[in-house]
Amino acid sequence: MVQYSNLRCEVKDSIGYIVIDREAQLNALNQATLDELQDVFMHFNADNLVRGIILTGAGQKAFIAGADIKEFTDLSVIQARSLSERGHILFSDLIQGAPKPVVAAINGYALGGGLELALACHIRIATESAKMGLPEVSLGLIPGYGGTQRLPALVGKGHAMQMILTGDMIDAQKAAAIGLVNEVVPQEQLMARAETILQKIFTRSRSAVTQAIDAINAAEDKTRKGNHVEMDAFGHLFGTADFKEGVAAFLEKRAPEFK
Ligand code: CO8
Repeated sequence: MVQYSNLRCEVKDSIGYIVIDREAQLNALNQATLDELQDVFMHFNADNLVRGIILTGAGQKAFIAGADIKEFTDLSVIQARSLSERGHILFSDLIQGAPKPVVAAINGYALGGGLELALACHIRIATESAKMGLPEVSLGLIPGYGGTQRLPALVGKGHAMQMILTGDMIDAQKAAAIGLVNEVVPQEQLMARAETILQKIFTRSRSAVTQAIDAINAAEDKTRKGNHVEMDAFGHLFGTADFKEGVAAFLEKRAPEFK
């Protein structure tokens, strides 16, 4: 496993773990961390031994407290635009577009770019004390890593407008109530719960899981026709060994053994 300066990564029991490791800065995303995230996602996405990914932050205080504001001071208009574009590509292509499930284990503050990173993940689990928000308007900015697009898709336009325009944080219970996180668990159960969800997914057909992620993503992608993506994937899966095994196992009243 490559050693990173801002991340701790390992592979165990088919799970690729990524811990953002800048605890003193509340795991704020500086450009070096974005570089390393890009590298590890490329690596994990291509590694057949990794069947799912868990992303979390070091310590118990923060998942990620946003983009590193200290790097903002010297950015020109053009540089800021290109940093935003770079984050969009990383979050869309490598994280949301990952061919395997990515779970955000939200262990504390998930703010600004940190919440946007969680929004790009496929599943979000939060601890009871986690707090989430998009406070960019308080800095004279707006979300720049997809927050204005992904938050309304997840929680509806009304809640997204209120969160983004007020910049207020919400607690984990409210986040669950509006669909921003799937589940809320005590801090000490966070990783175990994320692992249990992934291990359940690993019992399913790997190719079907990959196609399902792609079809669900296609619903939000205005360059693709989601219904057609689903129809094509559905047809394609009829030609796979996993489909034959899944149906045979059902008829023989046994658990499927997907290869
Ligand atoms: N960037 C850099 N450093 C940070 C950040 C951050 N986002 N958040 C916290 N830190 C640092 C603090 O500066 C502090 O460092 P130091 O000890 O050296 O002073 C350390 O982390 C601990 O933080 P606090 O002392 O502030 O801890 P508190 O418990 O008092 O407060 C908060 C915790 C409420 C989370 C507070 O730290 C805070 O409000 N942080 C900033 C949150 C924020 O505004 N995030 C949004 C940033 S903007 C963004 O993410 C835009 C994304 C799109 C980018 C597009 C590219 C151009």
